[in-house]
Amino acid sequence: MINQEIPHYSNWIDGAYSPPSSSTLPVINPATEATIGTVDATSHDEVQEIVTKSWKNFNQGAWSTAEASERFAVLSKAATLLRARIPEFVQLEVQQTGRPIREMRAQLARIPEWLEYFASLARVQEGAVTPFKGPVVNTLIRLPLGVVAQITPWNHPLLISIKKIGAALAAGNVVIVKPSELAPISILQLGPLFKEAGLPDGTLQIISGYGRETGKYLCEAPNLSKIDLTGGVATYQAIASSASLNMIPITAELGGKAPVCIFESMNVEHAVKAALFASFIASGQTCVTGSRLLVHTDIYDSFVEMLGKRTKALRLGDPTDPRTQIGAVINKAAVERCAAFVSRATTQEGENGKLLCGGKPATHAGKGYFFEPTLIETNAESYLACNEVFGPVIAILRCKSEDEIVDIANGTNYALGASIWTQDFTQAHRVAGKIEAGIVWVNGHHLNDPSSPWGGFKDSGLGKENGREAYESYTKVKSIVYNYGVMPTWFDDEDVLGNARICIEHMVLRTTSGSGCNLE
Ligand code: TXE
Repeated sequence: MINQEIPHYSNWIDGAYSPPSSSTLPVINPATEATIGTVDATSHDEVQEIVTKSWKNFNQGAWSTAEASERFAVLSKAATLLRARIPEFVQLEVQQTGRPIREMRAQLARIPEWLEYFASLARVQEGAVTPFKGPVVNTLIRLPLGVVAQITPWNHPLLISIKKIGAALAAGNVVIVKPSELAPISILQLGPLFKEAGLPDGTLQIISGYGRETGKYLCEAPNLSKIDLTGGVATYQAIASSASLNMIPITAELGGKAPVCIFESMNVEHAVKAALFASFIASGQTCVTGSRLLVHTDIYDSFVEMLGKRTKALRLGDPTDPRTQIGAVINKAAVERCAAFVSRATTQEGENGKLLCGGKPATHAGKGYFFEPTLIETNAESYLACNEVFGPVIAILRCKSEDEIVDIANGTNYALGASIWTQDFTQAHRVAGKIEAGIVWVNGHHLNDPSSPWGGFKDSGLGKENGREAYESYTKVKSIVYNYGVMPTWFDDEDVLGNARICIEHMVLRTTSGSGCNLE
């Protein structure tokens, strides 16, 4: 049922908004608990129909065979259009996620760069000619994969969707995006923007719905060419078996338990600022949240004292107020999960966690899903130190040596981001080499650029976003081998017995005329 007072945001299919689905779902502002819109709960049959249409669009070739210069022009124009509309998108992101407006302004200001970067890659992409032996020219060209599915999350709705959309479109694919049901509205606004930029209708399809329904139906479609997921490990596990049966490759950007390794050479005030930045951006709801502060014992006490004071002073509240530093968490379940982590860390036998500050749910004007920024002193084996909270509940650990910091940093199942804070250059270099993580920052955290590959090891995922790696993961390589030597004579009796002397050398069969072939 469509409520006339609450706007409905329909799926964007084949260059237009579709009529609303028979079933819809609400999108809630987590800071106010108000419903800000409804979106379609796309059914199984609708998903199948959209996948079929998308293949038709791919095969028609309007985008998949477009010139590189055209892809460049369209994506560059989309970047320009997006840049002009950033203030409007900032408002939407703040409403959907409850994140502070100052964070969303900073993040969204850079998002057009992802489209510009991938536009540029599309324009400069060159094939290759291999040093193939013999009178042969072997060319390698990159082709788009086909129809790809992108399953995106709620914590950075636009940033993560644009990262994935940019790479996939630059490579010439047809893209079906299924944004998170918790924050889909900004993504649905991208349809008309790309159309205005000149993207052929039906090249970018945007569909809404719950992950366990619409997301599942989409990922189970047997003829997708790729699935690109940012989400939880459980979601990866839910989609992996059908994808593997259907031979669909997956890029997966999953969770993390990023260590913030703080060494004794650091000025304590700088170290505290570093920890606040690493830990509390997005209320700790990012895959690289600095959720374990591993602090050398020589500066531990003064660090903890100063960090506690600064954390208690953080301004939590109305995300639309530019002075707010800590916004909402995404929903009630997130508040409950944070509270459960605090309770387990501080009351369960063997955990021995000491609450230094925070630890409680909060509201703004009596409403909303907030959680106080929380610091808990704990040990490396504790549940809190090993498991992802995805909220502002941070573990602090006293470490006696560099070796201990490295051991603890590498001691969880996750390996996405890590930061090292030190004034000792040789230590920075040495420790960066030993940390197991897809991204290691030295004297930085959260630093991100379209050119810099982003993705984890171990349970943190497979493959990369950003950079050439992401672009190339949306392509397949076709090898064309042109023979300009003699025609095959292998089964020609006269040739074998008479004129040709065959010698087998390192698996290479070579005739006396010099033409070579490696039998495969
Ligand atoms: O993610 P979900 P949730 C991690 C983080 C967090 C956990 C759960 O650890 O605590 O995931 O968060 C879609 N088939 N990250 O529950 O459910 C869903 O609709 C297909 C890390 O919010 O994985 C949404 O579009 N799709 C992460 C997307 O998956 C399914 C950001 C992500 O939602 C599906 C978010 C299914 N069976 C969570 N089930 C990061 N790396 O930044 C869900 N989805």
